[in-house]
Amino acid sequence: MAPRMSRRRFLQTASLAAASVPLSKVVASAQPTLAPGTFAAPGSFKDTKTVTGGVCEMCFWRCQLVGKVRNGRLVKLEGNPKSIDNGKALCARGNAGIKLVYDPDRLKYPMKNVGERGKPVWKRISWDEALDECASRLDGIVKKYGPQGLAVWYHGASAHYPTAFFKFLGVPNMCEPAFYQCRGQTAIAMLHTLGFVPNEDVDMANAKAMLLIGTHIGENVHLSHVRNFITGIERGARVIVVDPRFSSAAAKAHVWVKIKPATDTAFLLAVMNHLIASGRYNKKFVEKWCNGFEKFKTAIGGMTVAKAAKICDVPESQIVEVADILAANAPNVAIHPGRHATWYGNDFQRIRAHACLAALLGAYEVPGGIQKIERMSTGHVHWPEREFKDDYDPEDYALAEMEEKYPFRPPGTPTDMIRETMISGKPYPIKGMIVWGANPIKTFPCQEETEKALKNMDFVMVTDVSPTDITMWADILLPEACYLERYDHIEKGTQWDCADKPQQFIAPRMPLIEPMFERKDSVWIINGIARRMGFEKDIPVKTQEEYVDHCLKEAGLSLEKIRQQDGIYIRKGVCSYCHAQKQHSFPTSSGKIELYLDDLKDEGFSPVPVYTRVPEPPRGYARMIYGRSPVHSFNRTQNNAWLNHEIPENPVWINDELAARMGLKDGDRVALENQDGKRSVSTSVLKVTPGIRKDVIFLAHGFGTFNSAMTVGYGKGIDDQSMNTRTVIEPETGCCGMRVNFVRIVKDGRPIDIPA
Ligand SMILES: Nc1nc2c(c(=O)[nH]1)N[C@H]1C(S)=C(S)[C@@H](COP(=O)(O)OP(=O)(O)OC[C@H]3O[C@@H](n4cnc5c(=O)[nH]c(N)nc54)[C@H](O)[C@@H]3O)O[C@H]1N2
Ligand SMILES: Nc1nc2c(c(=O)[nH]1)N[C@H]1C(S)=C(S)[C@@H](COP(=O)(O)OP(=O)(O)OC[C@H]3O[C@@H](n4cnc5c(=O)[nH]c(N)nc54)[C@H](O)[C@@H]3O)O[C@H]1N2
Ligand code: SF4
Ligand SMILES: [Mo]
Repeated sequence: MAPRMSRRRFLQTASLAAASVPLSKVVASAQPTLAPGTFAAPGSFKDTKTVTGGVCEMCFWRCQLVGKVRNGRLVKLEGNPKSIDNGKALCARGNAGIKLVYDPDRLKYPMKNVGERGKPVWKRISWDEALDECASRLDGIVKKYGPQGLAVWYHGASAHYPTAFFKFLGVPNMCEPAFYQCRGQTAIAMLHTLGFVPNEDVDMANAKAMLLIGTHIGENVHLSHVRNFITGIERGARVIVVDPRFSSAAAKAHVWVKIKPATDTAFLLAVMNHLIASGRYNKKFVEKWCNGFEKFKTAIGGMTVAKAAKICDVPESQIVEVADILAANAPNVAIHPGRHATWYGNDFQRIRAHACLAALLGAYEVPGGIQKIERMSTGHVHWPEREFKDDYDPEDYALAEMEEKYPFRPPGTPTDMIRETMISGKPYPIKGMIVWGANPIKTFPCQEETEKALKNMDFVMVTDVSPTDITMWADILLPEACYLERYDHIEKGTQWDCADKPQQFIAPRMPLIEPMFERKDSVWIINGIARRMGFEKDIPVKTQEEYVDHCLKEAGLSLEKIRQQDGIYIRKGVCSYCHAQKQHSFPTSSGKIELYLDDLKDEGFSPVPVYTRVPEPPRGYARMIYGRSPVHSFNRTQNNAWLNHEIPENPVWINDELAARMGLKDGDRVALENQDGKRSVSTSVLKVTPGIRKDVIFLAHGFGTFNSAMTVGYGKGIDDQSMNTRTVIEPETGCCGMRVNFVRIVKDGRPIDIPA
């Protein structure tokens, strides 16, 4: 297939790919039986009351919503019409929040595991018993091993208060999977290069050209972000998508670069080299705002278009074409910074290359470019400063500090270091694990290690809303009120350009309904534990409502004020473009964009982005890559009846020519086996398509639930994480590379080698 596609060819491929999506088949083959009334006609909502102030947490984009409530029961969710972010819209997952609230499998009561960790036998207990046990077990560990004997894995808005409490207790090691397995190194690479973290603040709506590396917008659904992408396309932007797979974004692209996985840095270096060599970079911007151009130019000089074409397995002409499109549309080009970056363990350098390319094009704080945004911020609730016994200082026990590892690590302790210490007891024992809103079984590579670590604990406390895989490993399992039933402290975003009137907004989360059963919010739970541990007088707030109100006060706001404004406070913001016309500011050590970063050199790393090779698949295997399913968020939505109905399992993508040679057909039921002989527990359906390279197998993340308590999602599809028995820890950041495993296909119990 010609990588550079004519319009006609593109449409042909698109429809080919679409035809090869056996979605109807997949859905039909595995459609669950739905409880009567699941899709009952909604009828009229005239008799419902609209409650405002909701904020979605079916993913972390946090769209603002309202709920229609009838007799205290939520019957429909909609975008908050006042929102300048998502407006009246919600995505499929946002809409299906209703099915999370009323999921009969949801956690309802505190539970004690009277069986084994990993093979639980649950006994319902009272909150008093649960909190007594948590407090005494945590206290016991602190007394015996010191506060460093505890560690926390957490994620989500409701984890702020608990993590603040564990910090107060002196716990040095806490890790957010959303950093070490997600965007930690995107943030940190940008911070070191630009002096700020742009997140996904890239102005696609006003771009004349966009470059997406991996970033599969459309399957990766962050609502207003998808909308910006679509608006950009509607306004005529040229779209370049670099992906080994014909992603939904590639289906909208003018140029699909079907790159060999793990070679993106070489591609970016060649594009930059070509732009410099042909004099088509923004000399004025580079002179004024970039540090180390000459050294950068020399260092990347060796990565010629011809060399990169070989490494990346793409035609030379396509690399030149990409450079041409970017140069012709500069500076109004959206070089997407990416989000999920933990790919190969050499990703810090790749993300720096994104930032450097945008710099050569002058694509900062201009229409289409990466924006630097002043967000409206509110306060925090602090637990008091504490004097610890025997001059204990948590900093001295932070694992990464002690071992002087990972100088460019994101905040927190690398997941992997915590897990290793839980297993080895070195440099000191960690004996208690608190998991709050994270699912380490599905989220971290090397499941066996995570399980070994959890088995080695004296105590494991898990707070969750659903019985996902991690809950099987709890001693005490606490049911939290979900995002539609509680308050949360949330800061939200901004609109940045003059045309759309720059605005800032704050939308704290407010409950739409009362929690059912014995579900409680995080302030209630943590205060109950704190009180029992003897910290009654230190408790900073009594309720979650008070907590949010306290934070808002620092911004001159209150919940009352927000309620009067239909759940969203909006004020005039600063236009990023106008601001930049006066003066850019890149608060790095040189005050400029660090094309050449001395700090990296000082630590023994390459000061300019560099391409490093990763091991190739062994004979008979292909690299396993993964991404998002558009209607699921990781594992957390797998039990959602509506979402499961739409996409019940994750098709395994394989190249059509390969499949023919292997005797495989679209729709075949298959399992996977990896390079270490590990076979997937469950199976999925094969998707045979020309829209994927021959050296990769793709599947969406989060499927293949192990916990039978998730009666809808149990055993549906294949768990990609179970195939990740290897990881590469990035030396700069400590983040986990996860696309470093290889698989072959198993059909009818028989492994079939993938032809070279
Ligand atoms: N193999 C592989 N690994 C990956 C990824 C991948 O694509 N492939 N993606 C990575 C990325 S990008 C990320 S961000 C991480 C995400 O990693 P996690 O944050 O661990 O993922 P979630 O599935 O969101 O799991 C969160 C857990 O929180 C629970 N939960 C949901 N709402 C609440 C709540 O209100 N309160 C509490 N207490 N619990 C709640 C869910 O039921 C679930 O058990 O995973 C990373 N790991
Ligand atoms: N529906 C839905 N949307 C979500 C989420 C969700 O759970 N569900 N999660 C959100 C979160 S937390 C995150 S971090 C984002 C993640 O979403 P992204 O940041 O877009 O994730 P990526 O890993 O960059 O992109 C996955 C794509 O990379 C391609 N790919 C794999 N290997 C390579 C390679 O070596 N080179 C290149 N160029 N491409 C490669 C895959 O084929 C796939 O199309 O999604 C967010 N949006
Ligand atoms: S993108 Fe969808 S799931 Fe994510 S917050 Fe918005 S509506 Fe909710
Ligand atoms: Mo993520």
